[in-house]
Amino acid sequence: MGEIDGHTIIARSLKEQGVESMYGVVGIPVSGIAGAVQREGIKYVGMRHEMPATYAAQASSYLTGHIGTALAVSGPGVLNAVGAFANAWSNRWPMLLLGGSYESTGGSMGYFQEADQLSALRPYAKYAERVESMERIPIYIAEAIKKAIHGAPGPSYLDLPGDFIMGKTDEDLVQWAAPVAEPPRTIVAQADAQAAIDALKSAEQPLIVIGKGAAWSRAEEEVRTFVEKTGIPYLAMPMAKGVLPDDHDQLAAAARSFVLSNADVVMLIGARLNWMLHFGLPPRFREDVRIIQLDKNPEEIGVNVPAEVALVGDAKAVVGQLLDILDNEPWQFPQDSEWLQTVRSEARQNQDLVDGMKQEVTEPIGYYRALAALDDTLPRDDLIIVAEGASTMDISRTVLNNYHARTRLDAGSFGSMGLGHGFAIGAAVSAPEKRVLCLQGDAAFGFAGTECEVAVRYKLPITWVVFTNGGIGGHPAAAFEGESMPPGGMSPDARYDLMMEALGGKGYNAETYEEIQSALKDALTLDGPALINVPLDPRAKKKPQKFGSWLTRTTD
Ligand SMILES: Cc1ncc(C[n+]2csc(CCOP(=O)(O)OP(=O)(O)O)c2C)c(N)n1
Ligand SMILES: [Mg+2]
Repeated sequence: MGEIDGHTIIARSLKEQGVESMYGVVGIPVSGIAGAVQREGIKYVGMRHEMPATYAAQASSYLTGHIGTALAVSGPGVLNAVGAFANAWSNRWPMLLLGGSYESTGGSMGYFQEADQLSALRPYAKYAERVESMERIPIYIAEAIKKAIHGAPGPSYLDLPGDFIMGKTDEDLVQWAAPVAEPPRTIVAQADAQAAIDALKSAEQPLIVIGKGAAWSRAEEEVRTFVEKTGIPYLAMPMAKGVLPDDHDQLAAAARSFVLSNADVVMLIGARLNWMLHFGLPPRFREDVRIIQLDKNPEEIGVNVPAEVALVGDAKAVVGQLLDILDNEPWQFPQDSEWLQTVRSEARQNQDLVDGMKQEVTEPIGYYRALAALDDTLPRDDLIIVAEGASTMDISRTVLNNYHARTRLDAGSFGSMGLGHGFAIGAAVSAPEKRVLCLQGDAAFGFAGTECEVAVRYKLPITWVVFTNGGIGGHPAAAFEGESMPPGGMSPDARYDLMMEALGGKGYNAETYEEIQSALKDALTLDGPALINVPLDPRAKKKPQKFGSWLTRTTD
């Protein structure tokens, strides 16, 4: 049949596995891969740094359900991707990182960009291998993708020696691989499903907690029906916001501390008892709390608190099973119970407090009012919100509403700053019918601000909003005048909108509620990206929390 080169083998294998997009930074020895994937009809997005490229790939996996891929050159390129790769591990999101590497016979010779890339990625990888023959590249790609999407999802890495990427071989010798099967939607034993329903029926103060595992499983319809049929109040973890619309009357977000510390039975649907849920431990949870845990990963069961009922399976399929039981024996938690009345009144009090803060007119503007200007203007549909920063992200979880599943991406369990740009670009490329809002604190924006040029180049309709409050946690201009510079301080007068203009996008500087609204309305009509710089009160803080520690970061 003739000869075939390594990049073409790689590109055809990716195409065969259903890959739709790749984000990367090219150079020796991977440039040919980018060209070859374009020839196979895969969208290649040239990024400015491997960290955002890796974030874009994982956001694309989460949003589309197909594996997203990233490309990095050997040595520093792959090592630049490590933190973002670990974020996919922490989030249980699949992706595939392809790294160029020193030649197959070049180890320990002091080769160009020679580095032990496998050791750097292995702790966070579902699968990380160095390809040992050109002809078997398709097998490695299929294995890497299978490991990434099956079981508990996570990132995979392939180390590709330069001579395999750039070399040629006889096409007849290539061992092509069949497409990896979709992961099965596993169900649980009927007795376990019944035990879950019985445990809920025995509860006096039940609570449902929805995690992004439910969103990943596309379980929104089943989960909504289940919540409504059972009449139990629920909380959504940050990236599960929108699985049910945030204006749902069973949402207990405004009474978060109250419901967590008083619930006697908590049903977790694709949510983990990690720091974001205070480990399920006192004082944030009851000592005697009973846990019903639905997770596709058996290794997640019982982490920090033993599960009374373990449902190991796919959220969509298993909640479907629970609904079948409820169809046969209809039951609803008593709607006139004291529990529901107290949850509602706690929520109302908290909501009134937040509503009051949204109205507070200060100069410069504070977080709550600035976020209210965004929330009051954003469309309900066809929108993805990316948010990061410390207070910027935390408060946005309370004030910005999501109405559809998989419409909020934020720093999540790994707390990674610098992921917003990659997430926004991955979202805009993967969901071209949607607008993307990328809300960032000024410190968070600085990690990868040059990626705005990528959005300009590909005409991506992303609206950046940067809350400029003098850096990490905010510092007034006066703080920069003394002897020592605040360690977390960053110029409060920086004009990130002008930076966007210099890169070819549209910039706005908006200081009031009205100016933010009008800039956002305008930005949402553009074909390409825009950036609204919002000089924010450097002393503005979050509303006082019941439990005053960093663990309260998931809002009251
Ligand atoms: C990769 C990484 N580096 C550093 C940090 C520490 N950190 C936490 S929040 C934050 C930035 C917060 O400032 P900003 O984005 O301006 O948001 P603000 O609180 O001022 O609204 C940083 C640097 C981190 N979480 N991740
Ligand atoms: Mg800041």
